[in-house]
Amino acid sequence: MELTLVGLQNSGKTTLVNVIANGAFSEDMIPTVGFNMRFVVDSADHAKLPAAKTELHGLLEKPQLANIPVLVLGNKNDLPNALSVEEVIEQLGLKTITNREVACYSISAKNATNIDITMNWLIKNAKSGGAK
Ligand SMILES: Nc1nc2c(ncn2[C@@H]2O[C@H](COP(=O)(O)OP(=O)(O)OP(=O)(O)O)[C@@H](O)[C@H]2O)c(=O)[nH]1
Ligand SMILES: [Mg+2]
Repeated sequence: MELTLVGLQNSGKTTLVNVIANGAFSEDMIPTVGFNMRFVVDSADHAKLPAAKTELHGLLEKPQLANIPVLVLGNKNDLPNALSVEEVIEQLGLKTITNREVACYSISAKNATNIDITMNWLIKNAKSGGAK
């Protein structure tokens, strides 16, 4: 299975990968420099959502990514100002994506909230062979 995790700086990508891989949350994260192919949105960082929307829709226009299923994760739902999953769907314009499988979950890598449904989505979409 090929999986690409993309997201703006500080959204919690490395944290999520660490939590899934070894169940460990660490407060002291070093920003990842350069490329580390392994979408995460900081759902508590309202100011960055328009940038996340632009980047996401730009990616989905790439012919190489045609039909590839997309799972959008609104991370940091443990923070008091985090957007709800409905608000993330609205602010990222996810309802306008109609040419592929799209799902959106509100998660917390820190508290391991909704990591189970995230894993289930990944397994389901791997089994079906991804793009159809
Ligand atoms: N409250 C809270 N903080 C989180 C969560 N996930 C990550 N963080 C924190 O957010 C900060 C950034 O996390 P990283 O995993 O380094 O984010 P990243 O997306 O890999 O960042 P770059 O590598 O710079 O692009 C760190 O201080 C994490 O501890 C979460 O679910 N809840
Ligand atoms: Mg990182």
